[in-house]
Amino acid sequence: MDMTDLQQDLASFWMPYTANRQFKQAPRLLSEAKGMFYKTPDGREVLDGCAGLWCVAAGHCREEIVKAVQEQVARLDFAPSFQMGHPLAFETASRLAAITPPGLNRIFFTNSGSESADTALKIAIAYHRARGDSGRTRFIGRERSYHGVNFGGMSVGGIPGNRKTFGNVMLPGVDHMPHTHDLKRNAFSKGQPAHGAEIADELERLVALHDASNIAAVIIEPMAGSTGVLLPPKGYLERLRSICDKHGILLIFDEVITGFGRLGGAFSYDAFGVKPDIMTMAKAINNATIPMGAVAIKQEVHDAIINAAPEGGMEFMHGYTYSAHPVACAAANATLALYEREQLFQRAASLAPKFEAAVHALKGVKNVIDIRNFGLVAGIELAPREGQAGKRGYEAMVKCFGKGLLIRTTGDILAVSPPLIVEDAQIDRIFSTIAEVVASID
Ligand code: PXG
Repeated sequence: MDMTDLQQDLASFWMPYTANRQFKQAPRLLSEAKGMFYKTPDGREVLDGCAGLWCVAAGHCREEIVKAVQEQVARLDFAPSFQMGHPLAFETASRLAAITPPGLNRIFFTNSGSESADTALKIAIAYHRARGDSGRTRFIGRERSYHGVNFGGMSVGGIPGNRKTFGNVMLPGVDHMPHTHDLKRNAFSKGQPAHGAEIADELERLVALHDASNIAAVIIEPMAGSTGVLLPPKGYLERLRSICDKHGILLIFDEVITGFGRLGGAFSYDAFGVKPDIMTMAKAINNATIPMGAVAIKQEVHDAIINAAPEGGMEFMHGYTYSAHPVACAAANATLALYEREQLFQRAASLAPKFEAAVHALKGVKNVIDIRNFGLVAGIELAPREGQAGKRGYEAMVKCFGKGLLIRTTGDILAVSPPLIVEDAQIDRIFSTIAEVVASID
């Protein structure tokens, strides 16, 4: 392929969440992967410090998963899940129900985190309606939250950049709680920060404003991932839970990032001990091998919807052509078996102290204004350059890539979330590379 062809190739692909013009002047390409490493087309190895996009929890191209996918695509490439079924789908749902928090044992399949968020919102509306409480249609989200890019998730999400262009066509009846990020009181906290449980009381204020009888659900990420690793202050989730209970409001946790070992347990419930009514997941559900998402629903919520419909009638008018796609299910079953066999969630928990010490060793490096961590996730916040917010973060990401390390950045916050198979020496390499890079940029 000559250069003209390559440029044409680069032009055709309108890249998602990417500065397209900037990228295409100096493309960063990944062409192979194995275990903890990517490889570039020119043969350079790149240590994966962010599990792809927080999703390749078991490491890349794991043989068991590759084989399961290869065999499945040759045996049953597709089967409809509308009024038909295939055995793997039921197996995947049961496997998931075995690791979700007790009681959240009904599973609806989607193909992404965005679809899971919109599905969860629709379930909340359908639940209240099924109970004869159809006035409950409002949603409460939170600032600095991310629930994907579809209209529902975007509306309850709290990212100004996403809302700027589409603000006038969002779901009506959505309000937002304040976020919990508080550098003044909590900078350089290890684990859950000490201050900020009272921020949950803002939910009481919104309930008083809108009246509980109009509110269907509250949706949050138990730990906000993509907006910069924002941990719930101690006591905060408990307070949200009790306010929701008091007012009959469903609590939805978006676990697209926090699920499958990232926090050192299967889901945030195992780390923080607070149980939602509905939970979304995607990404590491099948190690990101085939697009897949799911929603776990408390049985009472599920039963209320199912039992409200007449016998023989369809209970929930929702679903995707690829809900429970056989190949995605095969990948999920192999992945969930691998997580269990290698005890990867426990591995994340046992590596967490080492990971915490390694990231907090960056305290004192130029421009580092906060470090926060939990399980195998860390955020390193840099001071923004005067009038150029996000530039430092971007430069750090590009320089790390040049030094053979892949990390994610959001604005000036660097996010580290390696596959759960990461080794001690690789943890050291991740943070020594970041320290060197951050110290080298002005
Ligand atoms: N909810 C949460 C909490 C997410 O993190 C989504 C929903 C949407 O999932 P899909 O599969 O529709 O993309 C996400 C996605 C980053 C980054 O760099 C994070 C996500 C996606 C891409 C990049 O932090 N999260």
